[in-house]
Order: sequence, then structure tokens, then C-alpha cells
Amino acid sequence: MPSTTEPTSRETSAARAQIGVTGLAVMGSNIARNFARHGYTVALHNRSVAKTDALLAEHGGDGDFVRTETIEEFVAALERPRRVLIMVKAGEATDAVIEELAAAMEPGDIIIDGGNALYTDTIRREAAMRERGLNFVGAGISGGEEGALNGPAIMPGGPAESYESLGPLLESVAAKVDGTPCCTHIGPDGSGHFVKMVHNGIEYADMQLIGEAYHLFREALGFDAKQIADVFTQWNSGDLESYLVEITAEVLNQVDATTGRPLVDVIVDAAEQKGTGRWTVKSALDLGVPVTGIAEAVFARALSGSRAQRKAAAGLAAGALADKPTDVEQFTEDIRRALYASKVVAYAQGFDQIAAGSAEYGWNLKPGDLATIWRGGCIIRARFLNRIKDAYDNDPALPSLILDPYFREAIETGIDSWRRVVATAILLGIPVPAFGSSLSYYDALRSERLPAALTQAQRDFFGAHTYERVDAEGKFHTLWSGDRSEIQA
Ligand code: NBP
Repeated sequence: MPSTTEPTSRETSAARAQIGVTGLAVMGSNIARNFARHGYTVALHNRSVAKTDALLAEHGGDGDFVRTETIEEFVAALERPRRVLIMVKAGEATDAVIEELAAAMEPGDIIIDGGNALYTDTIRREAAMRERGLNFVGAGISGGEEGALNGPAIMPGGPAESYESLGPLLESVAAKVDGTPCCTHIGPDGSGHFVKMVHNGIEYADMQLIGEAYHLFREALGFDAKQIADVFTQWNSGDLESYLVEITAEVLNQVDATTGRPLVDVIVDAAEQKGTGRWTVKSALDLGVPVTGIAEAVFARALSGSRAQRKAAAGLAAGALADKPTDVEQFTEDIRRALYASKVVAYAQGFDQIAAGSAEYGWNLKPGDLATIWRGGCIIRARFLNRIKDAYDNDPALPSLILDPYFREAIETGIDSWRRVVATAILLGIPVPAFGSSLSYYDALRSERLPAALTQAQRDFFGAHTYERVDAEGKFHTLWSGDRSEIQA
């Protein structure tokens, strides 16, 4: 690649790399190789030099790399404005690396944090770097190690000016769908990491819903892993086509070499989590957005991990109010429709959270842009995202995704199936927290009256918290401990 700027006083003839990557574990190495494969000269740095040398020894042939050992050498190897991508463990390690880099960099240079940072940390770091004249870009990167190498979805936040210099590099290594890069400038400061966090929350919900569908096939229909794999393979050629459905079929087809049993049957059923789902729910609680599908997914992982409690509770009565479904074809189609409808709800809730975050922080986020860049590269990539993009193209102010005519019809067509699946699961004692809570959310949203009127009256009774009336403006209070007349508050 040609040099993008004229040399400056502090630049040496060695300053020839267009991008530097520090943190060369699996994600950093792969994204560094991705840049090199796209013709960029990439300066390499890692705290322990061994990882840098391992990368060069194994993949040095991928392109033009500059080996460096110290941060000073690393910074000196870069063209201006210098662009450094940090791919280290999120948290304190990121702060330590930022501090070291900032001391060696010059005003106008760009620090990109590609780790899974908490967005509030990114807001703090961006402000601190801005004060020092540096551009700080918090970039969410999704797609795991495979995506990092072959094209991830990238969600860069930070100053718009820095995207002018950085955008073309990021867009060239990002995944492409119909020629459109899965990367766009998201908005100021922490917005990139915020939307990546919600992306991960949606990923949790999506995985939980797929897990519940799988469980229903096992428990209600008595399917084995291979039979369920075949159903997911078939679903992957329709509306549910997605990376997660595709890999579910592959996982279910995997046979354990030791026992000859399906691998999934020998894996301990306790799901772990690294924290982004939990962050999404905490943020949603603060913003007051009901992300019930994501929350149920986070709690379901926690419950699965409560191994001592589960062991103690195993064998508790289940009750037996229903027979297993006999029409296998019908119930399979019911599960497909329930999965699709619940998935629409999970995405609708995630996009609501994005809208609320955008309003809270003044980010002016565009949901249609996010649907566009999530179509490829990332873990939640799906045919479905095209529909979401169309929905926001048709109406950028859509009050809820489920009100888009396409999704509304999909839900209304599948509503009886959805209810049959949830009712059958409940009667058979099969846990379906995400299917069930998504259906309750839908029912609550479409209800003209909710029991919240009673809640308001109770709050007014014990705490004089006041209420509004359906037939008059203003706030009111009933003198509950007096003569029970009503006064205007
Ligand atoms: P890790 O998250 O395992 O981090 C390992 C890297 O951090 C190594 O390069 C290590 O250097 C460096 N590091 C640590 Br630990 N402490 C450091 C410190 N105090 N100063 C400097 N460097 C330090 O690597 P990863 O799995 O490649 O992930 C990198 C980032 O990307 C993380 O923030 C992660 O959350 C995010 N992410 C990961 C995925 C994924 O699928 N794995 C997907 C999307 C985003 P050393 O070699 O000297 O120990």
C-alpha cells in the first residue's frame, strides 16, 4: 500500500506500517494477518515477544509485517496519523496498554480498542484521550477467531474525523454482504462497544431459543441428536437461515471419538459466560428497557451452572397434565414458528435497548445501519437481518420491530403454534424460559389494559406515590388512611 501521508519530523524511514496491532493472542494475530492479506503493512507488538515471533514464524508469509519488541519501536514503525489496534484482555490490561501507547503517541494519532470493553469504560477512555489530543476509537469486533481472520463485523465508535482515516482500512478487512462492508461508523465515544454489547446480548437470546427448541425435540418428541441436526439443517434453508442454526446442525452431528455417542450428549450441561450478556441486562435495567429474552438467556445459563442445587432438586415432582404430541410433523412446524416469533421479539427488544442507549447518551444511532453490518461476519448473522434492515428502511421511526408489516404477519401467522409450543412445554414440565417470556412480552405489549393500574393504586396506598387517571390530566392521590377521597397532587 502507498504511504497515506507525508513523513513528519518524528517519523523515520522505518515508519512504513499503515496499522499496528498490539495483543497477538488469537484475535489480534488473526486480525493482523487479515490486514496483511489485504496488502497493508502491519506493525506487530505483544507484551511477551514470543507471541510476535510465533506469528511471524507460522504466518509471516501472509504479507508485510514489521516485528517490534518495545512500544517505542512499535509506535516508530507507524505512518502518521498512527493507527494502533489494541487486542488485549478487556479491563485493566487495556488501560495499561492505552497509557503506555498514549505516552509514546502524538496528537492526531488514533488508538483503537478492539477488545470487548464495557462501553462506560470506553466513554471514560475516549474523554481522557481527547484531552491529550488523541483519537480514541472503541470498536466492537464480532465473529470470533474465524471472523477476525476472514472478515469480522466491526462496530467502531469515536470521533467521526478519525473514521475518515481509519474507515477504509477497517472496511477492507470486514466481512462483505452484497459488496457492502459489515463496518460503519457507529457514533461517538462508547457507542461502538454499546452496540457490540447488545449484539452479544441478542446472541445469548438466540442461542437460548435454539437450545429450547433442541430440548423440546428431545423431551417432547423423543428425537436423538442426529434427528434434531436434520431438522436444523432443513431450517437453515428457510427464514431461519443463520450462522447459529447452521453450526447447531454441525454440533449435533458431531460424534464423540471416545464413546461413539453424539458429542452433545457427553458435554456437561452447565453453560458458562464471559459477561457481555450480563452487561446487556444490567444496562437494560438502568435504561428501563424490558429485554426479557436476553435476561432469561443470562439467567438460564446461571441456573444451568447451579450444579449443586440442580443435583439436590433432581427428582422433584413434575406433574403430568399432558401427553406428548403425537403429530410430529405439526409439532416440528410449531417449534419452528415459535422459534421465529421468539427471535423477532428478542431482536425487537435489543433494538429497543439500542434506541434507549442512543437517546440517553445522545448518540443518534441508526438501527438500519446496525442491521446492515450485522448481516455478515458476526455471530448473529442471519437472513433475518435483511428483513430488519428493510423494516427500518421503510420506517426509521418504527416504534417496535414487531410492528413492521413483515414481522407482524410472521408473528400473527405463527401465534397459534407459538402458544401450542409454550402450553405443551408447560404441561409436560419442559423449561422454556425464553419462548415463554417472549410470548408473555408479546401479549403484554398488545394488551389494551395491563395490571399496572393496580400496581399504581397499591403504590399510592402504601407510599402516596400518586397516579394518573384515564379521564383527566395531572397526578392524583387517594387519602387511603383518611376519608378515601381523591385529591390532585
Ligand atoms: P485474551 O483476551 O486472552 O488476551 C490475551 C492478550 O492480552 C495477550 O496478547 C496478552 O499478552 C495480553 N495482555 C494481558 Br492478558 N495483560 C496484558 C497487560 N497487562 N499488558 C499488555 N498485554 C496484556 O485474547 P483474545 O481472546 O485474542 O481476545 C482479545 C480481545 O478481543 C479481548 O478483549 C476479547 O474480549 C476480545 N474478543 C474476543 C473474541 C474471541 O472470540 N476470543 C471475540 C471478540 C472479541 P501476553 O501474550 O504477553 O500474555
